[in-house]
Amino acid sequence: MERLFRTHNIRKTYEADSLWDFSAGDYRGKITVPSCWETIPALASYKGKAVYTKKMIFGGNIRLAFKGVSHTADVYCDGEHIAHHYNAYTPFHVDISTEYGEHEIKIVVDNSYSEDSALHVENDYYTYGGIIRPLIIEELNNVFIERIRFTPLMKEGGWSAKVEVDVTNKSETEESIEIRLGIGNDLCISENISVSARQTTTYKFNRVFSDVSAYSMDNPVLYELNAVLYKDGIAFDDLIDRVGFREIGIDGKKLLMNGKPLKLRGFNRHEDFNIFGSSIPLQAIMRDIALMKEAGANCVRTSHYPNDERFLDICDEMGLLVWEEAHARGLEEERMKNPNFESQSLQCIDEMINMHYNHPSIFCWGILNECASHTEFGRSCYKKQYDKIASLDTSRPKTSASFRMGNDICLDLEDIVSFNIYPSWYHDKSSKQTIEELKTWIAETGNGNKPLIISEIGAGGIYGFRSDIHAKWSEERQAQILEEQLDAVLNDEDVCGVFIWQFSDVRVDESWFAQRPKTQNNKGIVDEFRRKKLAYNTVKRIFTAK
Ligand code: ADA
Repeated sequence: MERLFRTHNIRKTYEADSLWDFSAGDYRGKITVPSCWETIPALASYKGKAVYTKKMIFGGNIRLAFKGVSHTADVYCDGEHIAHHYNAYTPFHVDISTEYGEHEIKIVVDNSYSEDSALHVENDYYTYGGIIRPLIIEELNNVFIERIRFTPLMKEGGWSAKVEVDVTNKSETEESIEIRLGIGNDLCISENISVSARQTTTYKFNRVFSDVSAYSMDNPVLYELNAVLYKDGIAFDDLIDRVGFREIGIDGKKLLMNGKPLKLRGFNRHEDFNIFGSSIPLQAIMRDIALMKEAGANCVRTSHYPNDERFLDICDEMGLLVWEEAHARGLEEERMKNPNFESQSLQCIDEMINMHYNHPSIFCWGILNECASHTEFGRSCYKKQYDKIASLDTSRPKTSASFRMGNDICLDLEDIVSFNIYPSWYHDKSSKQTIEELKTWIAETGNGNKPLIISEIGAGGIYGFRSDIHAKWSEERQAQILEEQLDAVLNDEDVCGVFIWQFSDVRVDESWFAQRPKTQNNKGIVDEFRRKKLAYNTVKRIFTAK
């Protein structure tokens, strides 16, 4: 399923989710789309290239909309190379104009690490391989809606919104058409527009919405915003997206939603579910969210990359706020100097924000988790990425999770200051003292009057390892450390949010084995099968206490 609601009533779309012909190394067989090839036993640790092929019947203007291919895709139609895309976690599309008939689509997918890949590197999580998210085939007219951006604005207790619609005209002539915008059945805007030939044009509308309910965590009211194109009174293309009326703001150290201070309690979550890898079925995504909500969470951080849209759709519906993060984890300056780093990072931000702009659950954009924020070169990269975000969205704050207390030189660039701390796990200092020292140092840098989020706290615990002496890696020790960390963080009025590292155990690259028993990051409060550890109940008790 592509999304949790219909995105088109007029445009014809269908999903290419079926068995595809598949080969990888010596392996020949079939594979499901979407999935990770690690679900095939013989390929459980395969790194390299794989070839997907399928014959399909289509013609006219066709768009192949890929929601995620891990990590590099080369797309061919009838043997001709038509697209190249890098990054597992962002969507892209390929347009084909062709005669009606049978065509062969071939996709060469690569998940290996090399100089060509600046962001997917050996890491404390695993880069799986495959067409990991849905692939949608759309039939397009010459003129069609590319995207809608909806920006709600709160004014004297009421709501207005800026709506921007990108319309593409692929034909050789200027086209005069009518555009109608509606919320549900209510028509809000109707205008005649002319769309220049061979161009995408953005149409902007401002409107007051007098009879709508605000979106909040307790009452996550969503509206379907539809844009429809008409020619001579006949509807020929449409796009529907879901929106909510809410505004994120900052007042000194306070993070606000609709003018009210937020106190965030949540989890960091990787897209990883044991045998499914990073291609998690919808019902399992839903169950993760249900487990987080049951534990009392009101937010989640998509560490360390943009997530599946269906995950964001569920968060929208359930009122779970999201820190969505562009892709990067733990890249030192040398890696940030990879010639592909800048373009691959900026493209990831561009694709993330363009596709996910309308999700009301997303309250901030994050970048560059634990990268080189302590060097001048690193700072120039942070600056470029923050500038890129600002060029695409000024309605949400920006942040980055740092672990460089004492030498981070990028705090002035961000709207929210965020730190990853692991007191009582990676060092023996108490959580209270660690936070006090952190706050003092942040104040010394001149950034003490910004909201502060503890973006990671946590400890390792191996499911089923019980210990009377609360040995390191035992469930008891993990629960005990989390209790101490949460007590300090949640009782500190200067901290407006905390994200536990992490929701579930995840596979890591083998080079990390020394500190990672089972070749997993074991700091999940549920294991890789979502079995609850002791820590789950500890967190639930604390998060749900009044
Ligand atoms: C970091 C990092 C996480 C994870 C964590 C840990 O803070 O952001 O990705 O590696 O440490 O488990 O040590």
